[in-house]
Amino acid sequence: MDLTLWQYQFRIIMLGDSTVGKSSLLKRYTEDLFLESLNQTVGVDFYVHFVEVEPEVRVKLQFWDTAGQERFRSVTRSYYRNSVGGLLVFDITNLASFNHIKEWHAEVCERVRPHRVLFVLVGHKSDQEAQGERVVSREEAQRLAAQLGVSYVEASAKTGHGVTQAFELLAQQIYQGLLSGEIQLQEGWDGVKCTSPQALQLHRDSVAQPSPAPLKKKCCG
Ligand SMILES: Nc1nc2c(ncn2[C@@H]2O[C@H](COP(=O)(O)OP(=O)(O)OP(=O)(O)O)[C@@H](O)[C@H]2O)c(=O)[nH]1
Ligand SMILES: [Mg+2]
Repeated sequence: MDLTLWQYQFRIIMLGDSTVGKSSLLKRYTEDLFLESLNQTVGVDFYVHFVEVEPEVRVKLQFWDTAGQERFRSVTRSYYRNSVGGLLVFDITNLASFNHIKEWHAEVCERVRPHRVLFVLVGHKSDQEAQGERVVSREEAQRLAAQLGVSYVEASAKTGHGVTQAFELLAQQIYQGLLSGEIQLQEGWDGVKCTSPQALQLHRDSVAQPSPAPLKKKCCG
């Protein structure tokens, strides 16, 4: 498979407080690496990964890894509008990072209107549960996810648990949104790029067509 060929490009933004592990999640997903001491992100970093959302349909995922620190907020805000997806990340051992998720979500939603960003909520550093460090229960996180109308995944960049699932769940949701027409390609918006808009339209039409009524079996008496 030639990974440089792709039919779609999705721009995805990483959101959440400083130190929740946004850069570590991306390092694990794109390079299968975990570093105990990673520099704090300054402004915004950039990562790329390719994924097949269905056989023969390749997507280039382009990630904006934003700095969680407040002093970079004006830089990171400028990336919201051209994102189609967002990973909302908190640390299961850090209650404040969980409490801030609603603010991250509201801030992005307000700024991208009339566009929409699709989100997945990630409870990160799940490896810490074994050390008795968890302070946000899975149930609380699932309740918040339901309130926000998003999916919830627990993950650990350290062990790799749940990492691919989190990113690829989001990629699938964006792809399904495109096929259903919930996400529209628009001039001057770079959240999604498509190398063949005609192929997308054909796919949408075939999804929209009601399937023919099943043939009735003839009774052969
Ligand atoms: N136990 C554990 N520690 C982790 C995990 N992921 C990241 N860390 C640690 O958490 C710290 C912060 O990780 P980063 O990935 O830099 O966090 P960030 O969200 O990108 O932070 P900013 O760039 O400041 O916004 C680092 O010391 C990591 O080693 C994990 O899955 N488990
Ligand atoms: Mg970072």
